Amino acid sequence: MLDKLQNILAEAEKTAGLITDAQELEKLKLAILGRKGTLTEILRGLSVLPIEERKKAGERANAVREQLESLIDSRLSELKRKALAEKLLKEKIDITLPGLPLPNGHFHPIRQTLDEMTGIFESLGFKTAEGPEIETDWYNFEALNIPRDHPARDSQDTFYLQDDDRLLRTHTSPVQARVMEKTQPPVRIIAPGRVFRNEATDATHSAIFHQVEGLYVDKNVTFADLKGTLTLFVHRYFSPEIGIRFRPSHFQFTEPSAEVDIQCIICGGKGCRVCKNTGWLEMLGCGMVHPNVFRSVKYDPKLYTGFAFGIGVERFAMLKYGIDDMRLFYENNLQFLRQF
Ligand code: 2NM
Repeated sequence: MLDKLQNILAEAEKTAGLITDAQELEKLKLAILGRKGTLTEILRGLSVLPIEERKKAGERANAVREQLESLIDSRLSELKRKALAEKLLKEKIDITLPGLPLPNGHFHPIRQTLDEMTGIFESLGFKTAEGPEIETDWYNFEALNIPRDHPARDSQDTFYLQDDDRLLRTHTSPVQARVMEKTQPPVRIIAPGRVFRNEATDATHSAIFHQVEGLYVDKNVTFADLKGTLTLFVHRYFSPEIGIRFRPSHFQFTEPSAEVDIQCIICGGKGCRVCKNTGWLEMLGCGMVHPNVFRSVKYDPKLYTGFAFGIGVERFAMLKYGIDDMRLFYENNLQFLRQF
């Protein structure tokens, strides 16, 4: 009897070690400890034994049962642990892996050009100023020495709102009039921004375009300061080798006025289609601020002088990047825009 018990235990230990499946292990448990199990049969057979032997065998049988139960239970939890470990290994996530890359956007070429221009002027001590795109007649025209009968006021050139006093600014000069009105010289500002003119769109014109205007007012500001500042700007923006000339011109808000040409960057000054065989490109307008403008903002024109200039951003961007049609900037054609 005791041998039989020992055999059952030894056999069970051997089999349990080989089993790798929880269900098989349950079957083994049933085969030994179940209603018709080998150990159960032995326990049942105990009743026929003499009392002394029954007691001894009974104790032993119970001990074997407990051993078997704990053997199978521990093997069962060992299998479960192994299964879980395998599952975790398979489902492992490396949280140190980099995330999915997001495509990088970039600024529109006009914004890049505006930023580059303001950067150059800021390095010279100019501060950037902004103002409203909807302006009054006073700030856009009257304060800038552009009288009632000036052709720029024609509705052919200007977008007026319902009432005649409000309009879409045709240049960023009103920003400068507003700054002068609020602050005393020295004033050294640039006014970058969007402006509006009522004109037909073609390769070199757009009803909505961008300007960077500049203004420097103090005692003893001269035309030499104007030339030095704008020459430095053009050399920084294009190249220090480029030729530059100042040509007499006319603007209402400046006197004297000039236009700045650069040597054609396409042909190097030899003459081509872009410079219409002149070798020169018109780049910007400038001049010494008209005394009437100072009077409008209550500056004393006997005490102060100043220079001002206006730059067309699209034109500068087109020449730098070799673009021959301004409309490309506004069509949101990503194949075009992604080149910048
Ligand atoms: C230009 C040309 C010449 C200009 C004048 C002023 C102000 F506000 F001071 F009067 N701002 N900008 C100016 C002068 C603009 O653009 C072609």
